[in-house]
Amino acid sequence: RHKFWETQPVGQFRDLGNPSLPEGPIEPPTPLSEVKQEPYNLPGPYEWITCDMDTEEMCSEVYSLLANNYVEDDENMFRFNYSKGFLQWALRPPGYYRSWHIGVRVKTSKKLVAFITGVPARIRAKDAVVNMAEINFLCVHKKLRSKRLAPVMIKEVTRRVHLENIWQAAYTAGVVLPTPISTCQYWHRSLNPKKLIDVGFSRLGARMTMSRTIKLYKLPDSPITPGFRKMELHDVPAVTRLLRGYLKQFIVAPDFDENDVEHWLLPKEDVVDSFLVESSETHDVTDFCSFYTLPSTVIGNQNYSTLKAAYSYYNVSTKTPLLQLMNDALIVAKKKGYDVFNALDVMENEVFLKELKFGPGDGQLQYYLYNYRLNQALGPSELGLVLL
Ligand code: YNC
Ligand code: MG
Repeated sequence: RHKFWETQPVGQFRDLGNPSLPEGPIEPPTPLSEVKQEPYNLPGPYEWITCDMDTEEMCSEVYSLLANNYVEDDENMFRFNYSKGFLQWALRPPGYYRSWHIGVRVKTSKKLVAFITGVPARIRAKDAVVNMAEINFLCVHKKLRSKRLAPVMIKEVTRRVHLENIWQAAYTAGVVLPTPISTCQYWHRSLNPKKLIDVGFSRLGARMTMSRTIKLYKLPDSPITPGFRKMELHDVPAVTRLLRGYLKQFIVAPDFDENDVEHWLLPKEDVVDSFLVESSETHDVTDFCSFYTLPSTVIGNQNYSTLKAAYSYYNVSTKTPLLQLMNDALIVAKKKGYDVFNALDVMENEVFLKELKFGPGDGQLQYYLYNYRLNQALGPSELGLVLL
């Protein structure tokens, strides 16, 4: 069934529910001297490149490959359109390896036709904090699909991760592979319902008119919570403490330090937005919310070319109810011109999704670990991890 994945150190479907298998690494690390020193072979016309994401030229090439060939919805109406600024942010966190930004070119024309990336992350699974690679942006040009190029890309990134003495990875995909640690669902909250209906993202509900729909999704002009403000650089230590304390309750979650929080959560225009609630009495940071910006290209529409979407990232409530905090997140996202606010059913998100008028999306997002076994499938609310 899965000619490639059956050969890999991942939980196999036949092992599901077998409690005798130990949790943790599936295969032990091998000595670095035994890691293959040369890249895997590509079909003759192609060559490997390491992508220097510091340069504008390389960023533009990667941007174009993804903008034209990356993930689409099931009906091929929308395609992710990660911005160059987003890609630079996503691919250069603290301690990143340039060798994990891997491209494939046509030798003759130099055209970029495939891509895969890893970035380092410390991820806690139960009590163990494990150095992992987060694998993302696997993309093969539409004209080169179904030629078994993806397994070669995956083996090559694995080799380069091993060369840095890292033996585990985390990734998400829309497809079911051996074997998800959790199956999550996206929910969507309309901010600009008229546009969402015009582009076919959503439909007018039964017995609903356009004006009733617009009224249903209307939001106040500014956040409700006193002390709600944008996160700043000096907030990094307080936000790190708040977030570390919060993420402890989940079975799988990132182990963020201050450098990670500065990189992943300090606001970056049109990439990541973060807000917090500062107590007027104690000046403590009591609550935090964040979202990242990922527009989608609208594939065949006369009137609109892109949808501006915000994706819920990490949120922590200790004093402000999560419902109120996320309502304020919706308000600021609306104010900034987003058309839709998306959230997975991970962490405690279930408590606000229905109440704040999110609707369930079609299609699911599967979470995976490579070379790490957990003996139980996790419910979405046991997951404290959001990948980009
Ligand atoms: C996928 N998304 O099952 P079997 S998500 C992993 N992730 O293998 P071919 C995938 N594997 O079943 P195509 C996958 N999609 O025979 C397919 N596969 O064992 C498997 N789409 O390869 C598939 N981006 O080259 C099958 O397929 C084999 O030409 C078939 O290429 C696939 O970034 C793809 O959705 C996805 O660009 C590149 O369809 C192509 O179709 C495409 O014949 C649009 O491949 C964009 C898209 C995927 C987004 C993502 C996470 C990727 C994770 C990869 C796994 C990482 C493992 C950990 C490595 C580090 C380890 C350490 C230490
Ligand atoms: Mg292929």
